[in-house]
Amino acid sequence: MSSPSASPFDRWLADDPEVARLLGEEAARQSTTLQLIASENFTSTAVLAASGSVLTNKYAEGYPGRRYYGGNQVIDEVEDLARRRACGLFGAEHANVQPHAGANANLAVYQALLDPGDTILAMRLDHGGHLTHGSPASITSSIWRFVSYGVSPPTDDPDKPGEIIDFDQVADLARRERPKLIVAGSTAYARIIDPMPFREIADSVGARFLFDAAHPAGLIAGGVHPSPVGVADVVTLTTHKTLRGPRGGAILTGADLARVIDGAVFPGLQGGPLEHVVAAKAVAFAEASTPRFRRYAEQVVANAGALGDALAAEGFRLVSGGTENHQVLLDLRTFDDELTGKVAQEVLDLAGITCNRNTIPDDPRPPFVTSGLRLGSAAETTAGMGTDQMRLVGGLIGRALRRRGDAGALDRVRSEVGELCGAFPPYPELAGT
Ligand code: DSN
Repeated sequence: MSSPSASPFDRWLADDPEVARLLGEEAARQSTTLQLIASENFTSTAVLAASGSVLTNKYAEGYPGRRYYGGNQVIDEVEDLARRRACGLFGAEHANVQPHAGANANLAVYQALLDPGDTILAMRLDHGGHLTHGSPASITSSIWRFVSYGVSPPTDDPDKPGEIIDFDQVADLARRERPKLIVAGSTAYARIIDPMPFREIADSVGARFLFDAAHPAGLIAGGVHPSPVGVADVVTLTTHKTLRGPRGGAILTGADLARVIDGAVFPGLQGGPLEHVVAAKAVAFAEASTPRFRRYAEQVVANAGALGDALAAEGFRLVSGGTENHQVLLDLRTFDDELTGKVAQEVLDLAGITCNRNTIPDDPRPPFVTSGLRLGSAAETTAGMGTDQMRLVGGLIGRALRRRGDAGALDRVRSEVGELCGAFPPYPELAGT
C-alpha cells in the first residue's frame, strides 16, 4: 500500500481498473503525506474489513427485534452487539448506533426534544461551533431558533490567555433567551469542555442539555477528558475522529429518552441503517475499550501539545494559548500578517502536509479565506508518531510557510515529509498484499 504500483486494489478490483487506480492513489496519498486534519484518523484493518463486508447488502429498517424486512437475524445480533459495546464503553444506558453522521445525530436529537421554532443555545460557528449548531447555511437554522455563545476575548496574560468558553455569557444568554436546549461541543476548540457548568446552567433555566462529543469522543473513551455521559441528557458523537472507527455517528442517552431518540433517527430522519458501518462501529467500540487505546488517547494529547509548542516556537500564535486535546488552532497573523489560512493550506498541500484552514475567534477574514489553520494529532499518532516527530513536523510547517515562494524549498520539505511518513506507515499489514 506504499505506492500506487503496489496497490492491492489492482487485484481486488481487477474488473474496474479506473476505481482501482483511484483507490490506490488515495491509499498512497494517505501513507506518503502527513494527515493533520483534526477530524480524521486511520481505522484499523478490522474496521476496514467490517465496513467493506456483505452487510452492505442488507436492508434493515427498524431496530433489533422490530424490523420491516425479513432475514435480519444476523443483522439484529450485529446491531445489538454495537449498542451493547457503545453502552459499555461510555457507561450509557442506551445507544443508537444508526446515525450516518454526526450532523444526522444532532438533527435527530433536535427533532426528538424540540418543536419547530424552539430556541437552542449553542456555540458560534466562527468561535468553534459546528454547522448544525445553527449556522445560517444549515437546515437547523431554518427549523429552530438559535442563540449563540462564544469564547472570551484574548488577553496579553500568558497565564490567562482567554479564548475559552465564556460561561458568564452562556448563563446570561440562557437567563435572557430561555432556550429549550443548550448544546456544548465544538469543531475548532483546543480545550477540555467540562460538561458540569453547562448542566448547572441548563438546570437553572429548565433546559435540556446536549453534549456534542464528535471531536473528543475518543479522548472521553480513553479516559483523558471528562465524560458527559450521565451529566448531559443526550450525548452525540462521531465514530471516525478521535474514536478511530468508521465514518458515522451515534447517540447516547438515558433509558428515559431511548424511545423518542430512536424514533427521531428512524423513521424520523433516516431510512435503512448502514449495517456494514454498524458492524465496523462495533469493532471500533471494542478497540476503544482496551488499555492500548487509553495509551493512544494520552499520546494524542501529548502529541498535540508538542506540535503546538513547536509551532509557537516558529512564531505562530496558538488560539487560547495552547491545547488540551487533539487539536492545535493557529492564528497565522503573528507569523506573517499577509498569510491567509487558504494560502497556508494550499502551500502545505504542496509540501505533503494535509490540514485545513479555519476561522479563529473574531476572524477579520471570511470563512473561505480565514486567518487560521487547524491541525490535529489523532491520525499520525495512530501511525505511531510521538512527540519527537511532532516537533519535527512543527519545524517543517514553519519552513514550508516561511519559504512558500520557493518551489525547491517546498520540494525539500515534501521529501522530508515522505521520509518521515515512510517510517510510520498507517497500514504496514497491507504492504505488499
Ligand atoms: N467538518 C467536521 C470537522 O472537520 O470538524 C465536523 O463536521
